[in-house]
Amino acid sequence: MDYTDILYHAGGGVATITINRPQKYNAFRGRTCEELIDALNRAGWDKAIGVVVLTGAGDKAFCTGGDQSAHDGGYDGRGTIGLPVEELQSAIRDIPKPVIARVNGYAIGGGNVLVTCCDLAIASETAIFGQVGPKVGSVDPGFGTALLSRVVGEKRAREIWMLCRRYSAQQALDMGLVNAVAPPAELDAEVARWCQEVLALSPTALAIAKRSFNADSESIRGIGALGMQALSLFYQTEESREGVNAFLEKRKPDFRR
Ligand code: 2NE
Repeated sequence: MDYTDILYHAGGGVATITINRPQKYNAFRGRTCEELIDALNRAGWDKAIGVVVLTGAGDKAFCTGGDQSAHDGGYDGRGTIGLPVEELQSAIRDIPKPVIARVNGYAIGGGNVLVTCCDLAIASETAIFGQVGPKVGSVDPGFGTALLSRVVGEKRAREIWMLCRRYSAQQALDMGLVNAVAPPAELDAEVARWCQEVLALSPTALAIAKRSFNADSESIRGIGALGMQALSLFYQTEESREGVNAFLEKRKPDFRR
């Protein structure tokens, strides 16, 4: 598959997958999701690769979720909502290698969900985390909600979704959403150190460990599938469209109308 929206680099046992849409703060459209799914499987089943790093291009954003400029009562690609986002999240979980999120800036909306799904996450001190769905007429009702509550705790996860606040890298570390925080200039070195530690370990033992963690939260995949079906109906409503339009028009949404 030729990539236009992502970059793929493999070397020294590490595959680095970079969402390369910095002008959109690395938001994903349908094509981006397809390429990410392809790249994750390419890395995941390559015997020369022991660990996968997922990141975003530039220093502004890791990923800001669905590309709102490609949203018109649904996104521009395949799947229930026009984005195979639940397949993307599953690909992160299903490949038998640890996936490390290198969070170099905003991890917002679906971007925060990608961080949630990754096995490990290392953030720049400048990274900012949060969910925005209820601000923009959307929600990621599966791994985005239920897995998040396993990661950060139920009350904190509900706060993240029900207030749509932004959180610093230090706050993300304190709540267990990321494993480590590094100054921006040291982020790559820190990620490389974690990769080397992973590469020194038994790949089969790591694969079994990863799958056993996944097995325990696998029912959430079904909740997500159900939720996406509801989301596709919600996207047809005036309430949802108000959220998308308000973001694109750079104004506050008015959901009370
Ligand atoms: C990331 C954030 C908080 C940044 O805010 P700010 O004020 O620093 O910058 P600004 O002006 O909002 O964004 C900078 C540029 O990036 C674009 C903006 O439109 C803007 O472009 P220009 O005006 O300079 O041309 N941009 C940022 N995020 C974008 C996006 N997601 N799609 C398209 N363009 C984007 C702020 O921008 C923000 O909150 N962004 C996230 C917006 C959002 O609604 N994300 C989707 C949530 S729903 C979702 O992800 C999802 C899912 O997880 C599962 C299923 C379905 C959907």
